[in-house]
Amino acid sequence: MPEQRKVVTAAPENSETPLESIRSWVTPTRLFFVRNHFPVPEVDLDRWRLAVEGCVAWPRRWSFDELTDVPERTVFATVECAGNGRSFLSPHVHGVQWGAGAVGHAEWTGVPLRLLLEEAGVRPGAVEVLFEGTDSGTETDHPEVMPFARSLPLAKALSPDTLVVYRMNGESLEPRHGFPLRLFVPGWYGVASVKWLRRIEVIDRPFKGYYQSVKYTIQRRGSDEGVETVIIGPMEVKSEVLRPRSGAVLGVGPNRLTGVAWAGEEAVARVEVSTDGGGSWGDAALVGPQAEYSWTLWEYLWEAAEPGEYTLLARAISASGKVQPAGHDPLCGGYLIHHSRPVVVRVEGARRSADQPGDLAALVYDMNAYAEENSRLPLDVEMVFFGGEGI
Ligand SMILES: Nc1nc2c(c(=O)[nH]1)N[C@H]1C(S)=C(S)[C@@H](COP(=O)(O)O)O[C@H]1N2
Ligand SMILES: [Mo]
Repeated sequence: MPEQRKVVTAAPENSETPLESIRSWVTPTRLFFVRNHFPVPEVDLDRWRLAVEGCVAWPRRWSFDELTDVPERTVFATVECAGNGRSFLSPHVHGVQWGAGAVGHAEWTGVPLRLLLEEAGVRPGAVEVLFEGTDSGTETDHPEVMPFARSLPLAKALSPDTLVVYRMNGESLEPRHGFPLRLFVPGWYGVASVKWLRRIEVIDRPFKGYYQSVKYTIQRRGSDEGVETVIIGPMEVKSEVLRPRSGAVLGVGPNRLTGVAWAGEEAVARVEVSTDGGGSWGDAALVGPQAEYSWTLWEYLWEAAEPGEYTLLARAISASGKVQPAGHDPLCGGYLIHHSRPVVVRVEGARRSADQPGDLAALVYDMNAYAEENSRLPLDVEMVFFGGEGI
């Protein structure tokens, strides 16, 4: 059976990527996680318009064809749902019970939002830009029907990399990912990237909508003793072990650990691996591009000397030196779950350690093939060899 998304809730669809099926830098759209609060809206492209209005000199409604005539821009970026990993929390936290797979890396193509805002002429006094989706519905603590809506501070809205996207991985957006148009905010948790975008409003005061005042906020320790409520924005530094999986039985000898790591708006500088539950750490090799917004692949060759049970950990460090934490910050509640999660494996003396050939080679091959096919990013990736043994 071909690999499929793991369904967490069926209606509306919330589904994740089975992490063990990640074999390429870019996540295939078929496997890319889906986070929907309401049913997928139906869109008639002929009648569909995108409104740009509010605190602007020249409000306007764009047709899809008009938008695709504007010079396009492409950004490779990782996006994670702010609730990813919630099912691992103890005590249990209410909300969609994500495993580890509400994260993916894709190629996003569209119009820089900045161009649309420049066309509209942002007036003095503007502080935020509000984005409204075509989908709507209710929540248990919000019985009135509301559209899905979020805002961005003006500075992030004007970043040349913040896009109004119509293609994902080179193809027209799938309905579940926001057809015909979605916002894409590189480096930020997925909630910022409003799908089925139909209205952009420049506003002169902070937006206080449900999805950034009731949901998708965290508590942070302020400068004094107190805590303040913060709207979820940039993604935190995080890594995942892709292989081996928890519960795997390995052999004595060389074993290959592979994974991914990302750091929101920053690039990943380093990934460290521990095979003794955090007692000691060694550097993993980073493979492929280390760029802002994008996850990087990593691998670590572990010489397992003795049979026994081992606790493997990975931790990522961002370009500015932010370190992935060992535990979850309870002030974040059910969001920003980015601590290192132990992978427990057994090493048996009788088993000869499999070399897992081709694992990383396949990842690297996919990356280069993808780049060549799309002739966009030069992904000259150097293969990494350990102690004379090839992959
Ligand atoms: N209109 C709309 N936009 C939305 C959502 C939604 O439910 N409705 N979910 C948000 C959340 S919480 C996430 S994590 C991302 C998920 O994007 P994806 O489903 O394309 O992976 O979309 C965001 N944009
Ligand atoms: Mo999300």
